[in-house]
Amino acid sequence: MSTAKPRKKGEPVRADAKADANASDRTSAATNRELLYSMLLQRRFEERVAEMYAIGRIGGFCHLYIGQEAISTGVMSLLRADDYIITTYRDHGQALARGMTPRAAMAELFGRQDGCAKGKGGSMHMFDKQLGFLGGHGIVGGHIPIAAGVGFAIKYRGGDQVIVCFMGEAAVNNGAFHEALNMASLWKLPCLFIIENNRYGMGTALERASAIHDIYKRGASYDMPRDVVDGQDVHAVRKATEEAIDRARKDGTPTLLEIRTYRFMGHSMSDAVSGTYRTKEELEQYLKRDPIALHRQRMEEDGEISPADVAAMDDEIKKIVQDSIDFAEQSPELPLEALMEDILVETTS
Ligand SMILES: Cc1ncc(C[n+]2csc(CCOP(=O)(O)OP(=O)(O)O)c2C)c(N)n1
Ligand SMILES: [Mg+2]
Repeated sequence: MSTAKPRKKGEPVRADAKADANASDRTSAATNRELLYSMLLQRRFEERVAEMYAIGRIGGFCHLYIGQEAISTGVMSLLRADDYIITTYRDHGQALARGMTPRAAMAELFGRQDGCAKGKGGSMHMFDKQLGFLGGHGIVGGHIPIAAGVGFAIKYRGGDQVIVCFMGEAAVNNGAFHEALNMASLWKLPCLFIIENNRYGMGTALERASAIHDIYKRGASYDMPRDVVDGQDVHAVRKATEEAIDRARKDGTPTLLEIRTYRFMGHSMSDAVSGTYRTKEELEQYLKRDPIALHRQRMEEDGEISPADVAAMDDEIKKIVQDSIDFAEQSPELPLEALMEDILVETTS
């Protein structure tokens, strides 16, 4: 039986768990371990974020991703280092899955200068150019046309990268969604539009806001390949993502994926977990399909990991997360003079 892989403190979680090509159907034990590690890191990181928020170490808005980790992990595990990602304010898990260090992410949350955006962005604006991680955007739907723009830039330069654009299901009733998907299809831009359908936009259920409940069907309006995916199953996410990436790299065909999931926490740190717009019973039903527990259970059944292995991995991750908190605590705030820096990029052409 294999043991948890030792990692250095603060080492980024490996983004490209590609031990095997076309891995979605026959994922190796090594890859499964990477997937478990990535999901567990996000979970433990955010549990501590909630704690740090409650004691006032983290300010501003803060939206947790707990329950949706199979999506970030599944998608990122198939991306290349030169691909791009753009997302919403629910971005901590995706940043970690892409390989941002817990230290850089936690320091950003604390508003400190060692954060990925020097503490100027905070929870909703994780950003890292080196990782191709283009934010962290707070305006619902506002980043979707930017994704189409990145897709256009890739095509214009003759590259074969892809841009993955994550959004919530509430974004699809915004005009920006329609405009961007139409252009992406018309111009054959290598975009992968991923709707993380967690059923609610703040306190509003999808059924109360959208005329179409099977959101993936909207892809038909743009003649775009489309699919609906179980977002609690990391392998299902990988399979659909792999097909979409292949299409995008081959000839720039964009794809719309509706990945069905559920957020286990409130909309943000100031929202009740249940009892207002959704019932405790509903939440309990969904908790039974925790993506981490499902993946772990399958690995245990297949003899790929033992409970002791998982415990060792968990301990190691908890230490790494604690280290990120210690690091963020001692990282200084930016001096006031730095406030006006990083606002305009000087270009030569
Ligand atoms: C254009 C715009 N309208 C309203 C808001 C307020 N708002 C913030 S999050 C949110 C809900 C979005 O839900 P969804 O897209 O499903 O993403 P989720 O929070 O579920 O991940 C709303 C309405 C906003 N940020 N931007
Ligand atoms: Mg939602």
